[in-house]
Amino acid sequence: MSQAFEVNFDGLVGPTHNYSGLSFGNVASTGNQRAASNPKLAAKQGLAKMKALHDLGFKQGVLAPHERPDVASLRQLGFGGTDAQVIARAAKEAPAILAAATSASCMWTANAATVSPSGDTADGRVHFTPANLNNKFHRSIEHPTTRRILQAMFADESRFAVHAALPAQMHFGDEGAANHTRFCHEYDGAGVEFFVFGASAFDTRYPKPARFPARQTLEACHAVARLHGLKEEGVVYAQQDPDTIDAGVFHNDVISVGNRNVLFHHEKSFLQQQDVLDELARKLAAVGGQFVPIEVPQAEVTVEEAVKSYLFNSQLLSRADGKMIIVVPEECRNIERVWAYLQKLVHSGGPIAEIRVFDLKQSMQNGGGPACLRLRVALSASEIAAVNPNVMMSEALFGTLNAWVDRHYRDRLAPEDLADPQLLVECRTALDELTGILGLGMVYPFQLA
Ligand code: SUG
Repeated sequence: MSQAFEVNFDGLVGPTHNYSGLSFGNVASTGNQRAASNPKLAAKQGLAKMKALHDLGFKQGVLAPHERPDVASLRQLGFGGTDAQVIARAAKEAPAILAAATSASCMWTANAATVSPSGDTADGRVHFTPANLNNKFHRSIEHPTTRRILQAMFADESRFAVHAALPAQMHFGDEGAANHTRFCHEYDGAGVEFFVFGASAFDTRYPKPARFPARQTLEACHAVARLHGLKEEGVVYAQQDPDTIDAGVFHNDVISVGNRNVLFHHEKSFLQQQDVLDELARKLAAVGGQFVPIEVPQAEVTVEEAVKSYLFNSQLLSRADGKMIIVVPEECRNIERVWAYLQKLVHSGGPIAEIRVFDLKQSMQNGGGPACLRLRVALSASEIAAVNPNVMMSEALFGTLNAWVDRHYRDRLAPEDLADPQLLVECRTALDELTGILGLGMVYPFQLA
């Protein structure tokens, strides 16, 4: 049996987690604008999922949160003076910009980067391209810190390559692994990388959504595949159905999820869906895999129900016996038809055989489900041994991080609290301690200044 694993690196929710309605096209985000958040609970909900999967025997890591508010971005926009003055001026003159600079959105690490395992790349290294997240200002400021954190975690350049983000421009809008799935027979063998885009920036023949933005371009997918040295036979591109984007499917991982040889997806996920599935089957067969698509018909779960429940924003995890666990948010249990579908699915005799439900409501209210919260990195045993060991979940790290959250996090943040300059001080104090815990070195702007 192959000694390779898929490691999930979950975003540790940062101390400024709040609801600012920043993501047009993400219906949960805009629907919960100005609600009060609970950062402490949010962080603990995320940690509980990480620990539960660790206890089930899966490899689990942690991705650190970023410094917020991002004073450097506010200064770039003309707010000057001391840090406290920068925040006070932004709060008075441009509260929406302050809210964007304060977002804890880096918690959704499916958007941190696109990752190509070493079995797929020309130079045999694991490649990472941090996503430029160019479609939303609050997310576009993440990639420089994300890159430094990834470099601190995957430092061995003989095994890992951490690229710079693509040019920060709408033509190359890149949302990372949220629009990328990798199929394989074994995690360390050759695989097929599946890139899903919302629109083409240069080629007007491709349709576009009418209401909400397409956040990922075809050109960004091509660029990442080139940077990672992927072979044409190992890549499939598909366009997301623009109507589903207009129905609130702002990332592909809201309408499909894949693991190993399985693609669990909705009937209305892609344009020319059958052709896409055929190409995936053909290319996976060429590397020794047998593709198993599981398609959910609109008659059983509508796109609207998929967006509400986040059924497809689930994690598919391979158990030792080869069967898969589906990790879903509590919201799936609350929608009768979705829950009925899931029951039928796990009793069908197919590859997905077990359901695990998690309460991730704090993140869900911003449109972030189980799959959004994790970055998957398929690694061989020797590559895992080269990862910074301090970021790997353990009984001890779980205890340390919970105590750290208890010490540093508030249990309530209302919109007016974002003007409080103390929030920055609290965040920096927390992160200063966290860099020691996770062995990250100097990754934050306040440490680099
Ligand atoms: O980019 N929400 C995130 C949710 C990201 C979910 N990720 C995946 N599907 N992989 C986004 O839209 C909302 C922040 C706010 O409104 O305060 C936000 O950024």
